Amino acid sequence: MGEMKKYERMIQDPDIVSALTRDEIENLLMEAEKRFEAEQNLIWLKSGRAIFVGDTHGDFDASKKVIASYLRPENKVIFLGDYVDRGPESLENINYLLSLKLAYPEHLFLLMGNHEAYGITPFYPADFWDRLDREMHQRYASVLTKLPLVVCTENGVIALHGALPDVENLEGIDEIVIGSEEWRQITWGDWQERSGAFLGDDMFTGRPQFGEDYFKEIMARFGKNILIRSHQPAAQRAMFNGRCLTIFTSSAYVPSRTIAIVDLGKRVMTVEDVSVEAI
Ligand SMILES: [Mn+2]
Repeated sequence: MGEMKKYERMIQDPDIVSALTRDEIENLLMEAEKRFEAEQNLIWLKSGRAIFVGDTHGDFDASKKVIASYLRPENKVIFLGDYVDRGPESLENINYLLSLKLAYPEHLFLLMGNHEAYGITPFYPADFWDRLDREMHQRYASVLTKLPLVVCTENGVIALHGALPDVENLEGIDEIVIGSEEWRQITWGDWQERSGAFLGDDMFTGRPQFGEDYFKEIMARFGKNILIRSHQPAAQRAMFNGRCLTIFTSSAYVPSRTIAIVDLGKRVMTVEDVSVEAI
């Protein structure tokens, strides 16, 4: 059976991902790496419906539900990062999503979260990374640090893992280098519902914290109305007058897994124009 056929078959039968041999996984990683090398940091979505999915963190069941319900020709499905660690099935979850990315590259988008960049900025605990042998660790790190960073739409949405990068304009996103301060803002940044720009790094987590002044300034620069992101399970769902929406899609953290659906043909001004659903 051809590799592509095998990846396509996972949409009907996701659990075959558990039976992948080491050789097959190595192949999958090699092909996925090539695919991500062909994508820019910033991805534009133009038409149809966009389905945004928050951190899945080893919740393979969440990914299966999303794919079964939403991966269709008229939709774009965007995962906002953090596929591994915390939940019980990290390996299945990431291999499943990489396989489907290869089978449906124009309909499925996998953005980078901080957990994909363990090789750049290590953290604790990291159960997925700790369980890999040296060679597999290196291979996953090489693929997952090539994921794109940001999705934009023409009807007012920007989507990423954490916080907005302090670059001059949207074109500047393609110049962001992994490990840089702007990269760290995207993958590690938290929002706080108060005034102020950069509020310092959190004393306990070390994550950079940002306030409403920073949010408004960068959103104005980018000409976007609403940010859809994940990363911060304790954040209020809507911040900054309904312009910053946080979703989370992993049972490892939250009792109710949420996704956000946007009709790309309609102007989006606030959270009111987005359909937030539980899966
Ligand atoms: Mn995160």
